[in-house]
Amino acid sequence: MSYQLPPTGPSLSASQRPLEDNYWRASSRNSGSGSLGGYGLSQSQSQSGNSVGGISHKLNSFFETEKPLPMYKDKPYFAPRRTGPARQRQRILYGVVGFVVLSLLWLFAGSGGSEKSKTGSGSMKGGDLWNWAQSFEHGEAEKPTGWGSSGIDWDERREKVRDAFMVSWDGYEKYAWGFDEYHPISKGGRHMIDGGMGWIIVDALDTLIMMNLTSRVQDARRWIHTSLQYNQDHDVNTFETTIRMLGGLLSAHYLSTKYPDLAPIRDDDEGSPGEDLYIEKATDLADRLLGAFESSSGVPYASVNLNTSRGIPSHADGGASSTAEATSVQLEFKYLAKLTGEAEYWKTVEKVIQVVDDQQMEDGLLPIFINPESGQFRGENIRLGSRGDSYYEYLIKQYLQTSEQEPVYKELWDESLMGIRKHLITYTKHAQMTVLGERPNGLYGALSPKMDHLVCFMPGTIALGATGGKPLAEAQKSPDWTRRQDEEILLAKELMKTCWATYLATKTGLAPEITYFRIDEPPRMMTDMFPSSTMTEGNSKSKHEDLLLVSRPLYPLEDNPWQQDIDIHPQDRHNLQRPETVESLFYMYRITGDETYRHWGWEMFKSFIKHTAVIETDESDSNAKGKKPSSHIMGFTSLSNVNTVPAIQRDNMESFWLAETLKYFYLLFSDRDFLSLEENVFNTEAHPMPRFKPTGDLKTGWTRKPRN
Ligand code: DMJ
Repeated sequence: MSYQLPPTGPSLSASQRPLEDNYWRASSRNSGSGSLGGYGLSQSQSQSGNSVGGISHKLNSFFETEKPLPMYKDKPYFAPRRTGPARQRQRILYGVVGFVVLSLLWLFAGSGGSEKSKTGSGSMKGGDLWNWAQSFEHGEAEKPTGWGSSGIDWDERREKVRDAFMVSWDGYEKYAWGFDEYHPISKGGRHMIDGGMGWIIVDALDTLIMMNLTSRVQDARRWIHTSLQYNQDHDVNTFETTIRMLGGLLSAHYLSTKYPDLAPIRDDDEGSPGEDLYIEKATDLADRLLGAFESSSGVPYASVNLNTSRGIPSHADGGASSTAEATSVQLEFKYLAKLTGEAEYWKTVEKVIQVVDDQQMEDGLLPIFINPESGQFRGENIRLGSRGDSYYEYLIKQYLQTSEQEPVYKELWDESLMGIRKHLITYTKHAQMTVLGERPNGLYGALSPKMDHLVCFMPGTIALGATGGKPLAEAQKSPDWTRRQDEEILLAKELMKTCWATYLATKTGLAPEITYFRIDEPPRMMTDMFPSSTMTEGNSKSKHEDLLLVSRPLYPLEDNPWQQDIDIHPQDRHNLQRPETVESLFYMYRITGDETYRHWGWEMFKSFIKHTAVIETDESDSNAKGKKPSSHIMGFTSLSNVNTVPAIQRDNMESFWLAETLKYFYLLFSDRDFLSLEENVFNTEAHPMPRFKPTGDLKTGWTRKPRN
């Protein structure tokens, strides 16, 4: 059954106002005005010495020299009316009045029709979820035969995901509100910087919006408005802060603008006092982060001090930055450039990719460390797991973000994917499962058959790259469709199966952080297995009946050789509630339409509920009434060991549980065109942003050096 929008929901199929109409674009710019200066910093902040350095020179000089603000199509961006203490007092007043009025309306209207009332402890939904969790056991569910769309209510399953999200959020709201870390077992939290970064609130915000959880969005907005300050004298990780905080704020702005009926809040409507809240915070943060890019090469330092905007080299790894971290900030800054018309955001992050590409690494595969001063790679370790992963992801997504107008990113992606097929894809000994391994000693060193859970973003991303986000059946009709894309889809399917196998292989049904695979010695590589693939033949027209990679089922589970191929080391048995496998299931389902991926996702979701739930039992209830004590789920947490039942839990809920894992489950069980893949790109923290056409200064400003 497909997802039916609630009557109050957004008209996602209706033709929207052209996207650009909602954005403030530059119609003219004051060239050389140092135009990033001052955005998001009130004059009082500036006067009280909280201005930042780095881009700081601009922030500081803005108030000194009273440079004119750049003009935008619809209005001056952050014109003085929006800043200063008087404006802030007015906003608070409007905010309070608006909130009271909305709250009354909400009460009278019966909570807007879609959001269940909060209990404050999450215990009501937590109780329901717990009772439901008792009704299933890992492994007893549907077998693949008979798995079809008939008879399954995906809406109902999607609601279960929403329930799990509400329980997680409500526990956090009750016990650790405003803290950057949440420890659901000890019921406490911890700040990363004084007053908090909004690590959990901002990261989860767009999921709250997607799930139409209006009152919780109000809570989050209020906290962002009253408590979130980025002027703290603290070092933060450049990449994590960009993808989670900047990405979260931008996505909240995007969703609330493009889909105003999702979690409808009047305070952020056009012309309302809170209209610019997310963008103001995003711009303030981005300006502080820009100092990280002020290295000799333009490659960002690992960290940045938010108050001074000074970039700080990593304290480990000889000061090198992680390659993935340095090269996965482009979607966020480019979208911000599009929103503000400020080309500096764009140019700063694009330069990083040019520095990387200038080194002409063989077959598009990069070592996982890069020196921000020299711009040179450090070491030879090549992998698509930690420190390598999102470089590859952002190549294809940058191409899609600018509506396929910038072929250089597609070229880079194609080159890397071919390099992956040539050097990193191997097959397991018994079941010929497809493995994307590592080359710790460079491309000609030994292959390590190890896959971080992080690598499991790849099946979905490969499929996304093959069709551009279109449904496969439609993409295959294009005259441009070649045998190479067919192979990519099959590779995506095979890798998806391997990732799913890492879940099936454990007692909890949840994957470990790292999985090793048993392979032949020497390893069988893709070129050995499929010598006539497009790697050796070049692109040729696809003949669908002549495919090179044969899809093999993983079932039946009994006596299956694939289990002998999986090797989990004791130190890798933890599970941090990571999203990558469900992320790929989401892409695979959206693109192929094959319901199998939803079924796998459903099994995974049930395993998360069963084993990562933090249970509370109310003994007083039983004593008082002489009945069985009642239990409820009050949150979800990470695991130390996925291979014991009951699972050994850790006391930490990662922000990406809310931002990514539950969001991707929710999207997997939603209708295929809810937040269409053809209109959006999701950043590496699952924050959706729109595709747009590059214009003016906001486009690729470099070309590749000729190859040797
Ligand atoms: C997330 O923060 C992002 O997906 C990042 O790219 C990789 N790791 C985590 C989730 O596992």
